[in-house]
Formats: sequence, C-alpha cells, structure tokens
Amino acid sequence: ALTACGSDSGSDSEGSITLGFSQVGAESGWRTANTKSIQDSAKKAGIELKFSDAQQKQENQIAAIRSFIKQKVDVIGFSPVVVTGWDAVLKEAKAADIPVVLTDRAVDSDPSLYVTFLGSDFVEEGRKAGQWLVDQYKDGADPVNIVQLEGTVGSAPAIDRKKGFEEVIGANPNLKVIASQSGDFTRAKGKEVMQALLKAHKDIDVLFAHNDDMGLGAMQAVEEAGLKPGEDIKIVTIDAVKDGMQALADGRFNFIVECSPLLGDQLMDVAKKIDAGEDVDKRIVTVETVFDQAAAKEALPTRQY
Ligand code: GYE
Repeated sequence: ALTACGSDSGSDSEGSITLGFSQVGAESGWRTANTKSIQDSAKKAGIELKFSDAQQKQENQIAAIRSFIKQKVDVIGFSPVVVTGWDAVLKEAKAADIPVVLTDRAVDSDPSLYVTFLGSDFVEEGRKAGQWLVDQYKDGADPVNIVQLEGTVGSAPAIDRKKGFEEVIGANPNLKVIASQSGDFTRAKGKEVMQALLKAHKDIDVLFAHNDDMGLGAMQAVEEAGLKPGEDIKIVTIDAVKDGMQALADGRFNFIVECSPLLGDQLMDVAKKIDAGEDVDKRIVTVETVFDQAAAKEALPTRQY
C-alpha cells in the first residue's frame, strides 16, 4: 500500500520532494531544537519544506494539514498536539493519496491512516524517571511526597510519561504522588502551578516534571519560596535540553531522562524512502539515555541544544 502513494504526486519536474510539516508550537526548548533539526535536515536533504506552527492548537494543525493536501505536497509530517480527533483529516490525506508520517507524538487513529510513527517511547521515559526515585529511596522507611507536573492535557507524552512513572513507583509503598497537575509543557505554567502546590503542601520532597521547561519554571518557584531546589526538593525531569542540563550540572536538578528532539534526519530519510516507493518500519523508536549530575557536567560542553 505504501508503494502506491506519494511517488511523484505533486513533485516538480526535477522530482524533488515537498514535505508539509505541521509543528505543535514553540512551547519549550525541546520544541525549538526539534524545529531547527527539521529545518536544517530538510535543507541538507534537498527537500522542500513547507513549515507551519500550530501554537499548541489542534484546529490550527488540522487547517495546516488540509492546506498541505490542497497544495498536493508529496509527504505530510506532523507532531500531533493531542492524541485524539485526527480520523477525519487523516482520511482526507489518504483519499488524496498523500502519505502521512507522525513524528514525536502519537495519535489514537487506526494505524492504516499513517505510514509510520517516528519518535521516543514516552512510557519508557516515565519508567526511567520512576526507577531513579525507586533506587534513591528504596532503603528508606519514611514516606516520600512527590508532586508531578504533567505535560499538555491529552498529549501522548503527558499520558505515557505519567503511566510509566506511576507504574514503576507504584511498587514502592513509601513513594506517594500527593498532587499531579498540568503545566502545559511551558516554563511559565510550570512556575505558576508549582507556586500553588508549594502553598498547598508544606511537605514536598520530590518534583517530577514531564519536561525540563516546567521543571525550570518550578525551580524558580522553589527558590522564591526560600527552599533549595536539588536539596530541599529533588527535581527529576525529561528532555535534557541545555538549560535543563545546566541546572543539573549546577546541582539544582537531580536527574534528567533524555528525550531527543533531533528527529530531522530520520524524518527526511523516511520521506525519501516513501517517495521512492520503499517500505519503512511502522514504528521507529529514538535511542536515548539518562543523566545524573556528574554525567550532565561531562555532557554539557558538547551539547548541541
Ligand atoms: O518533552 C516537551 C515538548 O512531545 C516529546 O513536547 C515532546 C515534548 C517534550 O513540549 O518539552
């Protein structure tokens, strides 16, 4: 089925590929690095990129995808802001014979409506964050009070990171999530929600934030409350962008699970393969690591983003 779509429809006479890409927004350092990766890789690969920023709104993404269909691009790529609500527009792309590649985030639509999903295993990331806490506290008898800052409501990374994290810490009765709220993956929201949590709970031991940016915002709230982030309140996050790694190296974060935003090269490879009628894997998982404070110090000087 893959071979039938994409090849040549909408290509110019030289056979170059046009990729329409609908990005979530610019909500975090991760997202900025991801956008740059896609733009740089497209240039390098000689792929014509039509880029659209949805400002975290699904309706804007749907409008962008419809416009790509109208323009008869060769391949559509997008990072869906939330998991649900894509069936109609994905069916329209399929009817127009334009292959769709999901990058970074998943949808709950029938997999026949897209060619492949390229990105991280978010459940595994949540598990890695939980495992660090289990390792830290496994010998202690005292209860450990955890607050969780969740990503955008209904987004794949928020749903899956929460799931993986709670699955792993659930086996340890002394690890307790006492509050869990969305900070929409932004620094400003992370700070605001943490301020409220600090007022409501005097006994927070650990913050688990679904991304660095919310962790960085929350870190400011902790400092402004007269507490030491990294000591009075331990901070565990996901992403490993530069600012997060700096906080980790400075001892103000305690652990970061890496989520790589550098998906551009893989996306261009996939677009080329699809255009050439080659088969691609239905799921392409990004390879990632984890960082403690010592590892962050070592990695920082050569960190690209
Ligand atoms: O962790 C967060 C961004 O979808 C993996 O979105 C991405 C997440 C990333 O806003 O910083």
